[in-house]
Amino acid sequence: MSNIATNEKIPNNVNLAEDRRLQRALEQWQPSFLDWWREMGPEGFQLQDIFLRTAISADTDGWAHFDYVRMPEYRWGIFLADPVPNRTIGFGDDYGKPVWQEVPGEHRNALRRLIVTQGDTEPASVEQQRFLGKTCPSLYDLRNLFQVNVEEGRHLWAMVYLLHSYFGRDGREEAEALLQRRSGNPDNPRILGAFNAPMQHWLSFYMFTYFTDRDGKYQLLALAESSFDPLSRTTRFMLTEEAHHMFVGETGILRIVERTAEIMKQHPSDDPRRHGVIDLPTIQKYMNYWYSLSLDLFGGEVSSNAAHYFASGLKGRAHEDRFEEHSALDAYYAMDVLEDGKLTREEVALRNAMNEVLRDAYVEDSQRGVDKFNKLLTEAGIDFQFKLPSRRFNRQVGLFAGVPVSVEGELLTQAAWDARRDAWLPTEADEAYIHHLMSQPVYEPGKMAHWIAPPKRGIKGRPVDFEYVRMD
Ligand code: BYC
Ligand code: FE
Ligand code: FE
Repeated sequence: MSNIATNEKIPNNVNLAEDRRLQRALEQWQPSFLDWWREMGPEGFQLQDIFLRTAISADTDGWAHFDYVRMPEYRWGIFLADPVPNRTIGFGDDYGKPVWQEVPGEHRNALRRLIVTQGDTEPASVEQQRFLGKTCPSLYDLRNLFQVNVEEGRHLWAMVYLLHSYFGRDGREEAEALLQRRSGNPDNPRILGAFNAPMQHWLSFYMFTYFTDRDGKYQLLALAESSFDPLSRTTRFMLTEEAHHMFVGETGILRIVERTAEIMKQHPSDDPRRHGVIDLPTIQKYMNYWYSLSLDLFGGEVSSNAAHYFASGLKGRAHEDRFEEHSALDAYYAMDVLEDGKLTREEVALRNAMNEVLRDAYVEDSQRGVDKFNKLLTEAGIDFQFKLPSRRFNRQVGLFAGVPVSVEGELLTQAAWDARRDAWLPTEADEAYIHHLMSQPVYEPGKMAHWIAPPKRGIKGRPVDFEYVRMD
């Protein structure tokens, strides 16, 4: 990456020093951000030294420097991926024309809305995760939580940069509002459903970083195709950070499954809960819950918003260049819809089905980790396989919102659904069990909570028992 100025107040590679007005506006937003971080960021860990990847200097390791840092002193900055020379619009009605370096007036509202929606998820996730430090299974995991948190904070900076640079006064107002909404607050909630759901423990944290951060990956891939080049460049850089978040989720679930499998082999006829680990059916329920909530984040199956975003070049498909045809006109997408109480196959104009096209890619990608969890179980000789539920199951957005559908995807009566709900989704008793299991944090280097296996390796060549967080 080129020309990183890291010794400024706001590290950046966008020549901020040359745009005094913008620099001043962002420097004014910075203290509000820090106030928000202190109030809503990780509770109880603002003064500890954390071994984080951060931009602290412009030496050879560049921005990917690992060192101890206190979170409020983390160098949140503005980084865009390098421009693609002569980039042209890759899809929609203006295919082949030059991309935009400024916001076209007719697309201003829609673009601002997309950027605000994206930006809103970032602080929301930090708010959702703010108490998890108090119940961490190890210092290794604690450090990973904080790495995810500071990077989500940086993603907020990325969107705020766009709002301040390209949307004038209303952009600045939106940037303020991003610090005012609160996850789960009934009066001023975060914009999207999943980002208001409570995240009470580490099983939910790993499920969230596996499933919900993966929605982030696909939404960012779609925005990386945008004709608005600054949005494309900023989301391309965010994607490099997203990979770590999903790694934390995938390996976290894998380590829980590994530990449970170990106990099941030692005590084949006992309930694993008797031995202080999470039984596989409960893990499956949390998977069902966070997966269905994350599917909602793609929006309705049939969406005129999505058609408009695609037609006008604002938001494309993930990896648009892998498609042969980029107008998506005169093309159709076959999907199951509900008609007179029955599932019927219907052809939907492709542009209106773009949310579903993106969801397809997400579903396929989500399966890959599940296959790994299942491979571990097979190799351990355990007769259990995880299964992603039908994409119609437990939906609150789109064609199947509130429709009683089984995990296999069949329509049920409400009574039949109610009767089986507790077998499919976490119950209060499940929550209580996991709460109890995770009530004691583990703050000793190298030690792991009983319910999770150690990671295969540490971070940046450090051993697993490295002091990733200095507790004193
Ligand atoms: N909850 O036409 P429709 C991440 C609303 S995650 C509540 O079907 P559209 C991250 C919708 O706004 C990635 N409301 O949807 C992960 C619309 O409202 P209006 C975040 C919802 O517009 C982990 C109405 O329902 N990025 O980065 O095609 C940690 C009908 O909507 C929901 C983005 O989302 C919901 N789940 O698509 C940290 C990218 N879904 O018009 C970070 C930007 C829909 O009736 N956003 N609605 O008032 C978008 O591209 C689109 O807004 C959506 C919705 C894909 C979300
Ligand atoms: Fe993010
Ligand atoms: Fe993320």
